[in-house]
Amino acid sequence: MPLDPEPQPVRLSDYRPPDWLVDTVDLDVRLHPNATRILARLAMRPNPKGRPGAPIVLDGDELALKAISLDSTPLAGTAYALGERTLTIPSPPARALVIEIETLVDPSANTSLMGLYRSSGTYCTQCEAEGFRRITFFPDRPDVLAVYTTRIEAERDEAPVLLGNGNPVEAGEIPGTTRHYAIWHDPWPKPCYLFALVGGRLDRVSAPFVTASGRHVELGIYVEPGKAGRAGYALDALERSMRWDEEAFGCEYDLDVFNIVAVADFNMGAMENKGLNIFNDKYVLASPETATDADYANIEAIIAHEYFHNWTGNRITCRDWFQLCLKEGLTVFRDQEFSSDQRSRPVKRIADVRLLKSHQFPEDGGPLAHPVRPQTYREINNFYTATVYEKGAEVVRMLKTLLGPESFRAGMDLYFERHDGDAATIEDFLACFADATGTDLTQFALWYAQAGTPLVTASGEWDRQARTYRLDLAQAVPPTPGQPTKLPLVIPLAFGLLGADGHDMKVLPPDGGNAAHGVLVLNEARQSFLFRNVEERPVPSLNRGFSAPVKLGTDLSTDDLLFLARHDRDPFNRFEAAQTLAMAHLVAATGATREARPSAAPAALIEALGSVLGDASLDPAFVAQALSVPSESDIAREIGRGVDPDAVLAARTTLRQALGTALGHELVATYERLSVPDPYVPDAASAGRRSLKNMCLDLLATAGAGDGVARALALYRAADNMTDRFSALSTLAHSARDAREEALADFYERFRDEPLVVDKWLALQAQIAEPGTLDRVRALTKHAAFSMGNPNRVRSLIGTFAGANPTQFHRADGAGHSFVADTVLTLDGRNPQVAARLLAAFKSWRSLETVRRNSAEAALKRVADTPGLSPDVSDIATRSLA
Ligand code: B3K
Ligand code: ZN
Repeated sequence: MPLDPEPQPVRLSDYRPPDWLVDTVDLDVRLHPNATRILARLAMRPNPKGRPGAPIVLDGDELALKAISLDSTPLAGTAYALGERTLTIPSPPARALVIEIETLVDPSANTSLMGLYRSSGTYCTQCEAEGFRRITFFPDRPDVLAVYTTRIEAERDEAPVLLGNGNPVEAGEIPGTTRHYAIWHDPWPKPCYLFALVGGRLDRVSAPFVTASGRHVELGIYVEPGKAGRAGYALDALERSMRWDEEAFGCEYDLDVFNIVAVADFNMGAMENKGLNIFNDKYVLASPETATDADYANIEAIIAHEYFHNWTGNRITCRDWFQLCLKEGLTVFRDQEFSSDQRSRPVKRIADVRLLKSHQFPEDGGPLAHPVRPQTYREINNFYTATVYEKGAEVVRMLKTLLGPESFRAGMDLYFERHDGDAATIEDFLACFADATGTDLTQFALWYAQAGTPLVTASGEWDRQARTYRLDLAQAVPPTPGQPTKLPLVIPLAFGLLGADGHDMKVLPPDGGNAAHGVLVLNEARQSFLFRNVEERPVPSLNRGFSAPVKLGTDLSTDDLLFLARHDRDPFNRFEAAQTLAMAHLVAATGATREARPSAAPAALIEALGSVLGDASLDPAFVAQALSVPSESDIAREIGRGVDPDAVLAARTTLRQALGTALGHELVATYERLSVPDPYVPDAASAGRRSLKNMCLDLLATAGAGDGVARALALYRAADNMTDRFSALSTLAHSARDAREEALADFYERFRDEPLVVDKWLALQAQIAEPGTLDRVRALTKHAAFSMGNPNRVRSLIGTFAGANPTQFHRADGAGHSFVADTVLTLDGRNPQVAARLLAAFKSWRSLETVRRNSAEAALKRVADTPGLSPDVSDIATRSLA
């Protein structure tokens, strides 16, 4: 057997169109627990845009080849070459032909959860990015689009439900056997990463849906037997998503059925396979007793996200995997807009920016930084990142901010019209907006090419005599791996100038910029904007709504920030001003020497937060966000280098205690006002009230004030919904050592048969910021409820420890680092994707103080030096150390 050469890094600049195209794929999949037989019939033809006379090279991974023929004639062993990762037909006839291939796979032994595998006995598939090659030999690249017909056959008892992409065509028994079959046909040409099938014993909820143009669609959600009662919210979210996409983007559904299957073992959140989405059941199943408000919001967002991919991703797909953000960034933007319309726009924006800052900013500032559209990769699965998804969404949002809503919609309409059925690129996408609006987007495109979070600095000067206000802006994009120098970006800064009355002044567009629509466009390294007829010294409110994903440094005084926190008409910047004040205090409080640290939290900050808390006109969800002080990782990022996680935690806890003490009366009053015995409803308004109520309780308990702990204990016992019960448990776990163990044991007993609830229990314990936590986490890996084979369990326990417990993961003795490195190595043999994702928790290791930095480096080196690593883990380890 000729060996394939070691896989080389893939480069965007090396892209070539495929030499061979596939028009149709006919699959016959005979499901069997250990020996599933796949018969594939590929109608192929040379690509007129490919190299004439090129060989046929098909990808394959861990496949047992049983037979291969060309135009019905079996191929002699000399007519093809089977490598470890490819099957090559070196001299095929240069015309349309049919290749038939028979392969055998073992779904029960597939622990990587890529390709065909089993989850609690259910057969299911995951093909994105490169899993189809684990089912049959195929040109596994997104620019090969084919029409698929899939016959699935199985034991009727084992898999009474058989689902495929597209529409159902036929189903029946196989006479004289215990087997049955179903045939599915998907009329829409698609890349193989969107292929899916499911076979299992599943219950179903369903609803009819009629599209705007009158197409009747049957919606179905399939879940493990007995769980149909928990799929209602997901079904409702699906219907709302489908209607919203028609109204907001003119996108209608295009098949007779739309099915979603929820499985317990899944590498990520969900997958947008055409007409057959497969979901991590965490993002489908919900009941008031088992799911929190956050779970409901996530279900709504992810159901929408996968559905929206039907147009942005499926009808228009990606030419190559470098273009991943074309579908992901755009689809995240779309799901964020959907949630904003369904819930509170400002609160959603605050939550999204918090996520961006906590996940994407550290990625952009560390060794794993990469552009929204990377230029090279070794393992594409490592690029499903916060940068591609979340920053990718921000870039689309900036486009909308720059062009305005109507022009943005015109560009989107043109994109759907021009590229329906294409495998497209970022250039194609941007050209639609440029053409629809006559805008030159050449410089804007740098957002896709340059990594790193830009730093924008702003300083202003009011000239009393001239009655002018000059705003000086500068931008700098820091160096990132492989990109030492950067060019200036196009940065849209939504802004306002506040007068002493707290209202926006009416200002004319300044010289030197386009300030129409309240947006300043910064597109040079430095720029000054001069506002005329400014009668008083204004307080500028910049980057309103976080219009650009930048770090903003201003010369605003504490008083200015307090003023913005009270008066800004932009709720995001009200929130942001308070966070900036809190952050300044927190960073100072972690100062190098104990003496240099401020002794008390600034009274002004406490007063500002107190006035937010006391303002009954504000949305409770907004107030809860305002009261939630920057996280440990946010503070660490702000400090930047030499970070001591213990000092960070101490500063944060002290501030929270100060808030709880100083605002005790208001917190108790708010807690009591919002403690209403109404039955649980998961809507945004009720969820907002619960989040504020529980935030008040947590601050009280942290401060040991207002009977916080006793109240939390009472709430834990009396709660009729998971949001309250888990929030109370979390307060107890963090602030009431005495009551903690009993409450945790009680919680486990109540929910031991609910794996998704047990995940919360695991995650909470992994987050406790105490030296005993590592031993606790170690012990929990031996607990009956834990399994290394289930990604949800691994992420809940070990992912949370590494990602959300900085003091214990970065223990000064290095034991936290060692433990996570050991886990990565154990996991790598089983599931490389989950292992690599866990290892990425080291991404900010260089910002730690020396002792911890050395220990992180040693752990990373130990991983990197281990022989036989998967490409996934090896890639993360190497880049982290580079
Ligand atoms: N497209 C999938 C992610 C696939 C991840 C492959 N490693 C889900 C989503 O973003 O919608
Ligand atoms: Zn997606």
